[in-house]
Amino acid sequence: MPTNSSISDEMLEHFQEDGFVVARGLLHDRDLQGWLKRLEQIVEGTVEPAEGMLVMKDVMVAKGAIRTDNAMEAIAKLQDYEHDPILDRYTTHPRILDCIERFVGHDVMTIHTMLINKPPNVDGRHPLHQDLLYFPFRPAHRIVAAWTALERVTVDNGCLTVVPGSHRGKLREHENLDWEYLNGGYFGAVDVEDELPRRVHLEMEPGDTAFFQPTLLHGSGRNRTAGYRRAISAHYASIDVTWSWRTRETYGRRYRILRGSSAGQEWQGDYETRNPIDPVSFFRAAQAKAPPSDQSS
Ligand SMILES: O=C(O)CCC(=O)C(=O)O
Repeated sequence: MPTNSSISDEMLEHFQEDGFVVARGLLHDRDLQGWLKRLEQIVEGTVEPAEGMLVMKDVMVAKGAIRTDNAMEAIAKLQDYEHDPILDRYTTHPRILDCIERFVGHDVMTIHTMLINKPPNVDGRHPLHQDLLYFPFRPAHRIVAAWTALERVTVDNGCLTVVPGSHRGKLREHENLDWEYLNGGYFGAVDVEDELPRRVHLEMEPGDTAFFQPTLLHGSGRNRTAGYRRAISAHYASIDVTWSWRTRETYGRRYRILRGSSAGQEWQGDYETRNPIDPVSFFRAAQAKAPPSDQSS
């Protein structure tokens, strides 16, 4: 194992059994403060969003359901921060990468980045879902998420919720749930009622980092406090994955190799040609139905 990895054999076993593990105190406060400050600069407009970055408004604000007092209260997410030199220090952080190597091996690339802001007063829930829905790469067990609390996360402010062991299932159908204020991009897995009693809430201190598999059912609840709940996250994969979607459109995203003998290069891997996946087949068409149960909190 990498000499500095904070993932013990016991933690690795937990990750394989339950689909997730939390490394306590992995990152230092000075790193977290730097990323929070950068978020503030972008949201307040003193720094331009980097190329390719989407500064996503909360859906309640976008729909005019609430008025906000300051810019930070209106923002739900910075999506794709990889061209921001400060935020991207998270993606390439040696303490994160040392852990990632434990899960997927030495040849590591990054496939997705985001910073999630959960302001007070908005709904802000993420329904239970599997991240694999969003990724063209297979097999799933060669992909892993890192999610670091930038401040204390609790049940009250909408911490991550996971269903231990759910990663062993296949990619489920998802749909755009008919919650009144759900961001259009946050799809929920269907037929998860049986899983709800098994949910576990991951309360974390600043710098604690959850690592989880892309087939793990997870989501997060509403922030019921007066403060913010912010977290920074990146997804990684081994470079031996195959691009399995029928479409090869990357929308400008680069897959940078960060560790291993090809570090510094971009991924030029294999494409599935015999039986490519149609990603749309994992979406159930929206349909009129009874109000759904609250999946996430
Ligand atoms: O940070 C959150 O509230 C949820 C994040 C999430 O669902 C994800 O990382 O896929």
